[in-house]
Amino acid sequence: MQLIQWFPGHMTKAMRKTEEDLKLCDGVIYVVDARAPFACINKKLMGLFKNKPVVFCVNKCDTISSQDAKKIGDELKAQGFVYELIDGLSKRDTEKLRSSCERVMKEKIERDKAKGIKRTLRFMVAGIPNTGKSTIINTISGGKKAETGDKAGVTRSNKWIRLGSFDLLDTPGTMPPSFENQTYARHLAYIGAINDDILDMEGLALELIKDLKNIAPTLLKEKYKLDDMQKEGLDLFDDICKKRGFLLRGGESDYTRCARAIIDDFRKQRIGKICLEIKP
Ligand SMILES: Nc1nc2c(ncn2[C@@H]2O[C@H](COP(=O)(O)OP(=O)(O)OP(=O)(O)O)[C@@H](O)[C@H]2O)c(=O)[nH]1
Ligand SMILES: [Mg+2]
Repeated sequence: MQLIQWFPGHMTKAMRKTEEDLKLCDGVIYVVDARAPFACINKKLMGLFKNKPVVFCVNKCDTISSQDAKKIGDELKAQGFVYELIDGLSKRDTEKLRSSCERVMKEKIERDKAKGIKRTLRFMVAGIPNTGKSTIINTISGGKKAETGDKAGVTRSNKWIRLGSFDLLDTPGTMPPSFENQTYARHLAYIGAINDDILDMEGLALELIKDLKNIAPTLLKEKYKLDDMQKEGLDLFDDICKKRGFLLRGGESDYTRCARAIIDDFRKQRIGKICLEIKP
C-alpha cells in the first residue's frame, strides 16, 4: 500500500497568510466534501480557528444519499458543530450558509445594531483542496469571480469577494503537513483532494475496489456486472478490466487505463451515491 503525503510549498505560505487574514474575519466557513467529511478535517487548520465562530459546511451533498447526509449531520451535531448540509451549486442551499453565519454572529450584530452600526459580515472560506470553496462563493455572489476547477489546488492565493453586507475570503485549500491516518489520506485521494500526479493510481484503484467492496458491494457488483464477489484484490481488478474491456494485446489486464476509469467512475458518481465514511 502506498504511503500518501502531499504538502507542496504553496501550502506553507497559504497557512501563514490564513493566520494573518483571520484577524480581518468575523468567522470561518469550513468546507468539507460530503463523500469524506471527516477526512476533510485538517486539524492544523481548524486549530487556527479555535477563537472564531466556525460554520461547518458539508458541501457536495448531491453526491451522497440523503440518509447518509442526515447521519453526517447527526454526528456533527453530537460533536457540537454549527453546520449546514449543502449542494454548493444551489443558490437556495448557499443562502442557508449565510443565515448560519448570521446566527453565529447574532450577539455581535445585535450589539452593533443597538449602537446604530450596520456591519458587514466578513467570513473566511477555508478547507482542504477541491471541496468547493470557490464554487460556493460564486453561487452566493451570483458571479464567477473566484476561479474554480475539477482538480486540487486551483485557488493559489487569498481573494476577497465583496458583496457589501457579506464579504467572503476565498483561500487556497490546505492539507495537513502529514497524515496520521492513511485511511483518511486514501479517502482524500479518491475524491480528488490530492494532486493525482503524485499518486500511484493503479495502487489507489486497487484500494478503492477493496473499500467499495466493503462499503457498497451491491453498487460495485451492479456497475461492473461482477459475477463473483467472493474474489478479492487483483482478481477483482482483473474482472473489472475484463468487463470494461480494458485489455492489452494478448488479453492481459490494462491496469493503467482501468484504474483511471474506476477512479473517475467513483468521482462522477457513476458507481452510485457513496459516502466513504458512513458505515452501511
Ligand atoms: N457535485 C458537486 N460538485 C461540486 C460542488 N461544489 C463544487 N463542485 C465541483 O468541485 C470542483 C472543485 O470546486 P472548487 O470550487 O474549485 O473547489 P475549491 O475548494 O475552491 O478548490 P481549491 O481552490 O483547489 O482549494 C469543481 O469541479 C466544482 O464544480 C457540489 O456541491 N456538488
Ligand atoms: Mg478554490
